[in-house]
Amino acid sequence: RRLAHRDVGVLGVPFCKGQPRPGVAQAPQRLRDYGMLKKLETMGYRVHDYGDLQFQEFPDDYPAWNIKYPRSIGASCKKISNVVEEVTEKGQVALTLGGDHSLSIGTVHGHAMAEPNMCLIWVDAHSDINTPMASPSGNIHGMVLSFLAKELQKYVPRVPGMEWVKPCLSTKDIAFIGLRDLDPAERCIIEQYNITCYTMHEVDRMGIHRVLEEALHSVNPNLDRPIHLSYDIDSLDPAVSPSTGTPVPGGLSIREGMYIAEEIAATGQLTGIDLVEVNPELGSKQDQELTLFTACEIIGACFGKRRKGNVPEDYVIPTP
Ligand code: 6HN
Ligand code: MN
Ligand code: MN
Ligand code: MN
Repeated sequence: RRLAHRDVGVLGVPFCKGQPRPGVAQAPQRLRDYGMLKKLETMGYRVHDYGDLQFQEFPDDYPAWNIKYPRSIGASCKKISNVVEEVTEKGQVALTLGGDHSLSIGTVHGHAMAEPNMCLIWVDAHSDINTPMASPSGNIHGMVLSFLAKELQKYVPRVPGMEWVKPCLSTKDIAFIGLRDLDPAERCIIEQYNITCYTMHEVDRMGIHRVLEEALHSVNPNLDRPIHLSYDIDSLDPAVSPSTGTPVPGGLSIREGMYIAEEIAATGQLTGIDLVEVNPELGSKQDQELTLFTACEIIGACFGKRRKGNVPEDYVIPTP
């Protein structure tokens, strides 16, 4: 399916239980207020805003092993998965505004239900592939991929709330870009399962151009598979995205971040996007504005805004 996609389905996920800092739940509204969706409309998209997802409360959501809030997150992600599946089946690009990264259990799952041949590009400072038993923090936003990857199920216990998750990806369908803070189990899994992985070390060594070329080649050699892009704002350097819960120095520049989005958009195969971990309550006013600005630039590029300029389809140079 080639992308003549002019329709975007937007889902806000004001969710924060996958990590300890509350402000991340305010991001969907703050991104709307900042004008992210208007920008997409100006670019010629029909934007269908499904609003913010409402979540069920679980008063006795005790940890399972050290996993925090498994029932709340499980139930939320199940809803998210259903919405993303529906939106994708309507032929809209599913744009999910987080919220913390745990929501991607839902978005990737839903996208894969609608597009079983999908591949996943995970742009993040972290690999979010800790297994529940190995996670040092117990925060689900660092375990997302362990629930989704078929090959990793032998390490994953039955977690209350997550019973509905069908592991829907293979480790060979995943490509990481921007990593620079990995826990031991995560490094070990990436090596043992030979997961495509371009950390900041590779970005420095090879340059962002070759990183994208190789990453796309390994998960999508013929550019014929639908792509899910899960964009964690902390992949970018804290200099351009300071308002995020787990910042790590030495990240992508805004130019590298935009290059990634431009190249993936240019494949015409980008059908699902997550923007996560913007926390508009952290840092100074200026930090918050800057982070929202950066997020909007990245999303614009994901939808085809190019730094070399764009020409509308029916454009003619005005004559006197
Ligand atoms: N994120 N590896 C750490 C953990 O707690 O498992 C950090 C995870 C960060 C997750 O940024 O989406
Ligand atoms: Mn993440
Ligand atoms: Mn279906
Ligand atoms: Mn991260």
